[in-house]
Amino acid sequence: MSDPAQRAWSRRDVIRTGVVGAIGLGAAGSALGFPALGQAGPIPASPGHHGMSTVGDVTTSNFDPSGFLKDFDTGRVSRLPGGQLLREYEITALDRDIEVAPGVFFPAWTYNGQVPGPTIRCTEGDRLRIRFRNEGSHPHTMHFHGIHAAPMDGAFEFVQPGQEYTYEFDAEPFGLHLYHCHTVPLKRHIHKGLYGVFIVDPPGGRPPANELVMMMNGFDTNFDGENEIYAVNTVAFHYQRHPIPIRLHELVRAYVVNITEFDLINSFHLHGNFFRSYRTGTDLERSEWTDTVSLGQGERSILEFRYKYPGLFMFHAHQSEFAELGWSGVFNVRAPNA
Ligand SMILES: [Cu+2]
Repeated sequence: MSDPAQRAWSRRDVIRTGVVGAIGLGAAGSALGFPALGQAGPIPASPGHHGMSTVGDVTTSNFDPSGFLKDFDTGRVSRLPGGQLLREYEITALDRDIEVAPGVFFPAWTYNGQVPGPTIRCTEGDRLRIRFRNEGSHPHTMHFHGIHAAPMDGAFEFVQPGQEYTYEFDAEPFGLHLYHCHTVPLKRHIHKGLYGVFIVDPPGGRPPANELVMMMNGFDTNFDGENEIYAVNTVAFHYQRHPIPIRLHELVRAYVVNITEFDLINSFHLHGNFFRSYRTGTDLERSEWTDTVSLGQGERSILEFRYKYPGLFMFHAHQSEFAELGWSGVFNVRAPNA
């Protein structure tokens, strides 16, 4: 299986012939209905019936990817004696089975029971205090990207099951960051689901926009060291079945982070449009005007765009294989009174 083409076929075959059996869940029938190559056909009126999608839907009672797009956790806010804003968070590591495609469950390790974990949002200069409890079955940490003291880095102080640790630091620099577990073996702890988006707004904020958080991730459902399912925000094809509504001409700001394990690179490609890319979001000057951004693991970019035409527009990984294995969604661009 060293030939990449053969490996790709074997991954698709696993899914087409029954991912459920392949991952040992024993439930009947595969939820993923992939077409043979070349059968995708024209863009349909209803994206839910696109050939490249799933049959059925996941249960969203525990985690709803549509809600997650706009779910920003700004913490419990107070003022320190010197006047600095304090944001306090409670984050708990929990083992939990999550549904990554209809009927396909993955035995995840989670922050607060969800993958990705809560999107932590603050403004540059705020003090963050994160009380981390480990109620999982393995040692874990929280490693934040950013500038902070060594004991707050979450790289060495492994928090054992039943134990807790408090991370406290001033949020800097502003930009689009992430946090994740930094316990070894690292790729196992990350790919099991211990990661989240960390947004530090510039003082004064960014211009008002329709803001969306998108974490590109993947799941190795049979633990063979490669992903069988790809997504933004965990659920394969979710935004194809549930297109993201946006208004014609409105400013859309997507916070795109790549945490995908096992693959060297992932990407975001937008249809019928171009976006301004602010790599890492640490500079207010755009770095690119393009329609595709490629990101290695841990890289991220803020993308800003407005739609000139109404209708359904796809967004997806430009790695076609990832797109066909779940990392594919649709924007539904509506005129103001439509
Ligand atoms: Cu861990």
